[in-house]
Amino acid sequence: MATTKVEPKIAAAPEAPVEKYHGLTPQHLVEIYRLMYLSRKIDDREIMLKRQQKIFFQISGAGHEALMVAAGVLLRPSHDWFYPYYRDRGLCLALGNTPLEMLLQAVGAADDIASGGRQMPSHWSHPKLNIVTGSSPTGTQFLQAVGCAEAGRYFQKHPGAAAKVDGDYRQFKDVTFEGDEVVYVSCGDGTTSQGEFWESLSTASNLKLPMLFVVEDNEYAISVPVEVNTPGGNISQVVRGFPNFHFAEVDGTDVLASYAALKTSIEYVRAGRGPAFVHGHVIRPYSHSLSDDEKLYRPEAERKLEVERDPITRFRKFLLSEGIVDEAALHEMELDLTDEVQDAADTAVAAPFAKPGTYLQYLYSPNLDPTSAAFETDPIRPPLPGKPGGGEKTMADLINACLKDEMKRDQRIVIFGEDVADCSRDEYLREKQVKGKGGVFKLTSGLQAAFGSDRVFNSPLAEANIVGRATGMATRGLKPVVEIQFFDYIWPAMHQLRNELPTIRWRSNNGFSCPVVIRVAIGGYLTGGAIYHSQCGESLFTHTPGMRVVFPSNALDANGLLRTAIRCDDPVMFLEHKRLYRETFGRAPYPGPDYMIPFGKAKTVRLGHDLTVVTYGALVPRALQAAQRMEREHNVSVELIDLRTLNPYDWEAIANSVCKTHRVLVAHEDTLSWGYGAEIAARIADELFDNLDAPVKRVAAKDTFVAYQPQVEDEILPQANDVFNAMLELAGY
Ligand SMILES: Cc1ncc(C[n+]2csc(CCOP(=O)(O)OP(=O)(O)O)c2C)c(N)n1
Ligand SMILES: [Mg+2]
Repeated sequence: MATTKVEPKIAAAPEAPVEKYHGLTPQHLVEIYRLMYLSRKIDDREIMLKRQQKIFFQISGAGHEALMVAAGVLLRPSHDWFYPYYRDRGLCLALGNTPLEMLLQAVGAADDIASGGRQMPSHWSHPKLNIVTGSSPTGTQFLQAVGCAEAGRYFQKHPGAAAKVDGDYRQFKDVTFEGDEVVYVSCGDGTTSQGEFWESLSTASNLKLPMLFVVEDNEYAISVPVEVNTPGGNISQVVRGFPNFHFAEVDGTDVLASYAALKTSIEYVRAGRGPAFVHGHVIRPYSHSLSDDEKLYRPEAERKLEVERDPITRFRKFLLSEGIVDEAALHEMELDLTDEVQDAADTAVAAPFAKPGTYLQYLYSPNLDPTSAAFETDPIRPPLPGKPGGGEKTMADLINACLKDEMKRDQRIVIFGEDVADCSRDEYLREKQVKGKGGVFKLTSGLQAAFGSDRVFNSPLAEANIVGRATGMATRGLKPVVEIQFFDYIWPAMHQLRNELPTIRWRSNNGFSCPVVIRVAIGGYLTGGAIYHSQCGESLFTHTPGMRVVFPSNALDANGLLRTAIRCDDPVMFLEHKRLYRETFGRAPYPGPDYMIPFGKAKTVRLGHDLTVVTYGALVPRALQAAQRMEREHNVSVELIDLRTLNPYDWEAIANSVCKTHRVLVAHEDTLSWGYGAEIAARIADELFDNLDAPVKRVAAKDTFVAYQPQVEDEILPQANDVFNAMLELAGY
């Protein structure tokens, strides 16, 4: 429990636990009141600062203090893990967050421990206390909390995996774990409507994870009342069927009732019996935020009833009526707390903001640069003579080989996704009744059999579940290398992929990081793949700061780039073209267990001097075919650049080539408009205009979906012939 600054005169025997107070001492009770009052005072001070335009947003924890402080004094900072939401000021204060830290965030100061001035107030983050950076989207915290709990369990089982190892991301990740740790995660009543909330309950239940779910039910989600969000208006009744849980429903404005319910729940979780779910009925006396006026949708009578349940006035009355403390002492404590908050606010308001030009800091790891020479190694066997980059292994083989090598080398790697395991019922494997699946494209084949079912396993059929859990695991130091079965089905994970994974390092000012690798089977040319098995869409992710995007075109590059992705310290989306998995083009011999290619280094597939083609993925073999025909039929020499990584990309290679050939074509499989090529073409026009002898051309898919009928599919997707025609036009300009 945090120490009190003020020492009020407490009734006799302040240290003696009292049974009717659930074992709390009078001193504890006064300390709880202190934290509750402090929480409310900070909210009040922030509201004042907002009115003075010294802060720019305010959202309060008012009405939630009893439940939150009770949770905070029962849980253990720097031991348990915390995924709170914006109403959890009381919890964070009880864990050790100071008023000054909170107010520094409110003003957006450089010294704001949570985000360095990047996030709104009440977006808690405190690496030392294990309070994990939270975002604004409602509900995205749940699956990350699941992953966090899984990571703690994993490290208990594989303590050796926690060791720091030089040469990769592990040297920058301190791993801590405790045998009886609890992962706390909370939300409001409205947020229980989010799908990810339900996904997290399913996984916590299935895996009996040591998690404490707290739903703070103030009966409103901004203006939407609880019965609109929750069937029957009571979340406790709805979740009751989840196996393995301990459930508690409590008046969250009553300190002792909250304390008792949370205590029993936390004991259940700590004992390893499974997760607990605490539903606290609280109030929201200050509207949703300072931007909301609840008078517009709540009548006065309803608001008056709430006032009567205010946890602070109720608990104050209780302390006095029980004779635990007298009025004068309480009053003195309150005045002191008011002064403390005022002092903190004055300090915060005078604090400097982040220096101009620092906004790019911590988008990526400041420690490990995947474009550096440290990620450049030679293959143990050069490509076979007579075959350009050629050899006997397919891209599928060499991705599988890389995963195997890396899992052997790094115990922190876990692999999961849909169908990636050999067989979830692993006794079938052990008894050799079945051979095992290992992915719908067999890329993870044999990994579960080789490394065990706690390192390679199937996820539920839920993409947000895969990415959200991976993010939570990586925050704790694991290296999840997860699979999205088809790019076409990545969208349920979009919230995690856009608002969470790539933002965590930046928004926490380098307080947390989550270097996950997401392997995604992508692309068309499947003859019958149709709309939902042919999609590209890489530019959606290159348009997301904080995410590395890789798109190899051949077996050797896939192997070397995947190894870099795994060993690096950033989130990586690794796009694997399904059509290239087993193509004859670009096969290569196994390059050994340490082969790496740095990010941001293009490969010149073919030297030329008349025009340049900038491309990647499945357009590489098509452009190569077109280039050979140009040479043969028109004596035009084409330089072909395979970008290999799309973020970062090799601008130098593009610029050097364009300055040599003065004509350039950007080709990709994804749709033309607003595509990846638009950016490259715009930059060439902008920076290399004086070197151009012709307009920048683009070849890409038509701006539509991919049709099932193969002839129509061919018409939609860019073919070698389309590239050839564009080359011809460019050469003749
Ligand atoms: C995904 C998402 N949708 C909408 C919002 C806007 N929003 C912020 S808070 C909120 C209401 C949340 O209500 P509840 O979960 O009951 O929490 P409370 O604020 O009442 O504590 C909404 C709609 C958001 N932040 N995230
Ligand atoms: Mg609510």
